[in-house]
Amino acid sequence: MRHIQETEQDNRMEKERPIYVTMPSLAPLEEYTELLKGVWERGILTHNGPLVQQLEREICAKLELDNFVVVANGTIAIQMAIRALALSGEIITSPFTWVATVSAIKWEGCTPVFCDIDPETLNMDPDKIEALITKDTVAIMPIHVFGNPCDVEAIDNIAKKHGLRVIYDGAHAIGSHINGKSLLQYGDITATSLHATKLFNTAEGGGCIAANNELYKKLKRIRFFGHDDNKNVVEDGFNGKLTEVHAALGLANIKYYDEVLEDRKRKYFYYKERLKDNRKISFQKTIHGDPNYSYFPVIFDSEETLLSVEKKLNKHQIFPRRYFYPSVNTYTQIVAYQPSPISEDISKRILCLPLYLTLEIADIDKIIALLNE
Ligand code: T4K
Repeated sequence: MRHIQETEQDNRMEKERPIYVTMPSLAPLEEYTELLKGVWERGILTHNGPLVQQLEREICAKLELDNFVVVANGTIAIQMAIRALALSGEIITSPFTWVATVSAIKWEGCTPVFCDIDPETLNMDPDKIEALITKDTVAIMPIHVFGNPCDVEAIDNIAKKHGLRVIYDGAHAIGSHINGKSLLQYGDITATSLHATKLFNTAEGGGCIAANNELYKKLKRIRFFGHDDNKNVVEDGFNGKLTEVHAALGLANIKYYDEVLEDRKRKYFYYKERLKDNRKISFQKTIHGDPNYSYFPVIFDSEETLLSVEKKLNKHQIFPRRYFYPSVNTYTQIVAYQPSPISEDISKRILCLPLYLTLEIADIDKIIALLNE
């Protein structure tokens, strides 16, 4: 992976460089360009080319999945999941998410209904789901927030009891596990993201993981204009394809997947150990399964504390991010307001600190010192 250069001049430049919430994990450029040579030779740039197919096989092998339909981005992955399940009606989701969860629901003609979160796990609170079910409810769409596994068993039981479908927004969930298997294998479909800011990336990209072969095949047809193998239009599909150029980046990066995962975990606990006695800070709690530690969120005692810490870090060229602020149920430009007091409160007090492969321990020490001041 791209490690920091060691010349004196480069060191000086690194010190002056701003520290962002994240930076993409990138394989050495030569390994990427080597794969691009094949793309140039074949002249196949897209349409389920050999690298897209290879990437799908390698992701399945690495994550121990039965299937993975690579798509153009995580938002389209959610839309394709809704379309594959032919959903029309209300979808219960969480307001503590990136706006894409909700825009995908809306773009597929469904209505988002917000279920408030558990203040500790930051995931949808299963105890609050049933009260929101109406005759129009068709599905539940929980988010594994920051890769922290949802209570998949409780959600599955509620869905079965009421005849609902489950789509997980697993945009953050690559590398997380529960009951000894990948978290991506739960629900009817899980939609994930391979965006530049994610633990494993193809610059832009995403994927759908289906619970059965029928859904898997349907997702592949939807991704490609609804074509079957003979190019007959047999489905109401659209264009969800990933290019060979992006797949090449994924294939170069996947070789370093274990290194990235291990690095995140090590740095997550490095931060946590040194911040645990700070009485103004608390952490997201894991109750179910094993997270991937892809983000390092801290929850402050008040928004005032958050704003003063953010200001102080910014002064030192350190740029954490307020994921997720504001709570999506308050985006009245796109949704009718439905109160979700816990999500609204946490949204105001949560900050994701820098966490990525090339982030140096010395930078983390600096951030910790500023927070503990
Ligand atoms: N569901 C959930 C729960 C999600 O979190 C997301 C996306 C989705 C669905 C939809 O998946 P996609 O359709 O995006 O695949 C980012 C990402 O755009 C977005 O993928 C992600 N979640 C969301 C949480 O965060 P920003 O607004 O943070 O991007 P930006 O440009 O401010 O980048 C943050 C930092 O990362 C920069 O300060 C520098 C660094 N960076 C960023 C980019 C794009 C780089 O170093 N290189 C880069 O190329 O959105």
